[in-house]
Amino acid sequence: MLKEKDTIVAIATPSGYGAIAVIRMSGKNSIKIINNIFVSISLKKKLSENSINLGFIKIKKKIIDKVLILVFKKPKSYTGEDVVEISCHGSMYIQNKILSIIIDQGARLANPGEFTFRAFINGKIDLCQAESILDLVNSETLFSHELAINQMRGNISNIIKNLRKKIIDLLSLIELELDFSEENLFVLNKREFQKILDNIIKKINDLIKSFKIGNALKNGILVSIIGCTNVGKSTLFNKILKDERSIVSNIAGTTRNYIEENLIINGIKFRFIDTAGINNKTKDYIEKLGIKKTYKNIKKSDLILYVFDCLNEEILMKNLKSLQEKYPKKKIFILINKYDLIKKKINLRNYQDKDIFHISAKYGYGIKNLLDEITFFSKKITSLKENSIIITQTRHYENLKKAIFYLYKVKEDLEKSISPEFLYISLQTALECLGQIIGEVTNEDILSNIFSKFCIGK
Ligand SMILES: Nc1nc2c(ncn2[C@@H]2O[C@H](COP(=O)(O)OP(=O)(O)OP(=O)(O)O)[C@@H](O)[C@H]2O)c(=O)[nH]1
Ligand SMILES: [Mg+2]
Repeated sequence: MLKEKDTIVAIATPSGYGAIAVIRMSGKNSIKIINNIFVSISLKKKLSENSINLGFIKIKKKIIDKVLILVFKKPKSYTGEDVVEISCHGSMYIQNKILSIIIDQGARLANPGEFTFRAFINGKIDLCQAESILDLVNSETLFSHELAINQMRGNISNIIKNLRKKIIDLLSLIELELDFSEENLFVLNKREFQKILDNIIKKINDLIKSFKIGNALKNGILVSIIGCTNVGKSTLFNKILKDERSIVSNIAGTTRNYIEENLIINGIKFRFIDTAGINNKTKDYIEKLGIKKTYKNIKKSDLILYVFDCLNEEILMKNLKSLQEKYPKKKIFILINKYDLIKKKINLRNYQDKDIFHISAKYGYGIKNLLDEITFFSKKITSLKENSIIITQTRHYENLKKAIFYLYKVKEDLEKSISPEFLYISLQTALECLGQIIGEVTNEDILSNIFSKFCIGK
């Protein structure tokens, strides 16, 4: 990946037939290569810098296609190198032919993400922005798109750069202290030091907290449908998805393994899971494994839809209580299913009416209201103050967690008046963790891990 001297080429559009396709080239020979194989319609000998040109790709006097060529002269290009983009017709033959002609001219096929990698190496974007480009390409919803755009515009990079600046200020304060007083540590500026440190810790804690929201918005809000066997979980799952995705039958224990499907409602991505019915008495080995997975899913979920098919208050309360003891912080919606048969409503002690839904999964009664409330709940957990910065990458989250660990250590050591050299080392480690987020501190493993997730041509 680090062989930057090569000129690279790739098809940037998805493989297959389309109206047009884009082939992209970057590197010092890009313009020379295109001049060898392109004949402008105006018969201009050489392509000018930063121009759009109509003409033909020609090899040995044979015309391959009529194309549009965009020429970007370095450093004003995506990669910071000379870049040429060829918009050709979308035939697979044409795309591959042009690609092979360019390779014959001395370019090589790009690695996944190599264009963006070059943009990073050439200082056009930082690492955080590079990751946002991948998110942008993959964004499926209004919110995931918004998060990616904000990250691409440098919102996260700026806040990280700011925090790094403040840590550097603290390091300078320690250096000053070391220069002037060897014994009476922080006589002059301990208060100021603490104030800056607390401010950094607060900001990092806010970012760490935002990850839960960011993750939910980017990857989907996880909603598990749980309950005893035969209560109608799979029927509900199918109704929500408007698809016969899960097998429904009146045999208890029909769903063995959980099934997950995505659904976008009002621009928010949800991941609904149909689980194996909870049956503590089962002796069936496979069913037991399925139930184990149900509990695992409950643990991960943002919202639980707990389905019942009876009005027996004792059973309901017993089951709800046992779930809440296991997962005290989980949000639970109580679903009384088969309302078409039950035809009576219930109030439950200790449970708000707004969390109880009387539905008929089979006939669709109450489903719209349920989905509205699920959306309302998801908006609440993802609601943000305007302009708040949200972390969406696990890599950023992990580095922030590491950074805060060392900053708390600095706080502790400061209170114990431990030698400033130790504070200095912890601060530097925290600084390094933040540097890794934007790529100011990095290594080849991190880079290849990030860029290998890109497609070829990006
Ligand atoms: N009358 C009525 N029957 C329903 C309703 N919802 C589900 N059923 C029936 O209840 C039976 C069980 O439905 P499933 O959706 O397979 O139940 P489940 O909870 O997924 O069951 P397991 O996978 O075994 O845990 C089927 O015969 C469904 O047709 C409903 O709203 N009304
Ligand atoms: Mg089922």
